[in-house]
Amino acid sequence: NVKTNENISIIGVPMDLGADRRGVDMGPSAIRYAGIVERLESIGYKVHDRGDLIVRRPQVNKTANTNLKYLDEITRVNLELCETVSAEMEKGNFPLVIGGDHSIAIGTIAGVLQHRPKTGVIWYDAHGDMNTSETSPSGNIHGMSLAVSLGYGHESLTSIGGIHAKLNPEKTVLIGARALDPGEKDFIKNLGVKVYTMHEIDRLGMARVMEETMEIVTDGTDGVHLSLDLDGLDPHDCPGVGTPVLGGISYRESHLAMEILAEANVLTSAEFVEVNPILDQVNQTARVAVALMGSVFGEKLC
Ligand code: HAR
Ligand code: MN
Ligand code: MN
Ligand code: MN
Repeated sequence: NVKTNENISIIGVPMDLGADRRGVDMGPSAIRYAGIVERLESIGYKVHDRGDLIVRRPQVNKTANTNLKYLDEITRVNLELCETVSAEMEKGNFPLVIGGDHSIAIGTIAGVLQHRPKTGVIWYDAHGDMNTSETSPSGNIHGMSLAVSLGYGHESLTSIGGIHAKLNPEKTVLIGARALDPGEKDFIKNLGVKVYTMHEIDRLGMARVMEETMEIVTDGTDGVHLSLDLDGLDPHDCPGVGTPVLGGISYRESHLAMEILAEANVLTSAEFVEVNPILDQVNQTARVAVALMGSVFGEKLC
């Protein structure tokens, strides 16, 4: 198996402000405890663990003139994450970001787009994360990060990485969606984002879903980013997430998805988010995250 990149840089972002709920800030520790470094090294990579970014803990969630919770600190961290990811790619390293709530995709993707401006994205998630301040039912920024990366939302967030560093909706694919807000459904249709809900996964099977996805995200792009929210999987397999939704993607289907992605050998960046150790069962969700990383980075069963 030819690897496009032998150097992986792990960047931890202990952020929970975007979820407005404690716990996912411990995600990076839990994923390290589950053996991420050893797992990737055993496949043959050189792993550079860059440690965690510093995230402050403001006790007041209000920024003036907005319903977005913790906007100031989330903006600051994502600016730093954008620069950190960009610096790793500059050195030729593969950025692997571990969270943390899904608001950190804003900084990861902004950094990636500095080097690969036509990146295609696989957004593996129960949710769409396609809200704006107008449509958000909660004010939680982790439900807005994909919209921001597409160029829609609060200017403090959409300006990260520069207004031109934005994703192409036609090269963005949602997999596992089953909890979309009304505003998100409209937005997805209007923008032409491809969605494989649980219905399509049941109907077509994960193999076909991934084959079609690979076609979309590789054709005319200069990179592929995986943004994997562990709540995309079923809560039975991943109980340690902040916003579990019944009827999700199974552990086996997820491995298959990662293996198909690995076989295509096109992945240029990735993030694994929303692991919440407080709600977990003996770190199972972090262990699933590391197992899926094994598959997506080309680990072979035999
Ligand atoms: N759509 C809801 C909102 O905007 C819930 C978003 C939830 N959570 C996530 N994102 N974990 O994937 O508040
Ligand atoms: Mn998400
Ligand atoms: Mn989610
Ligand atoms: Mn099961």
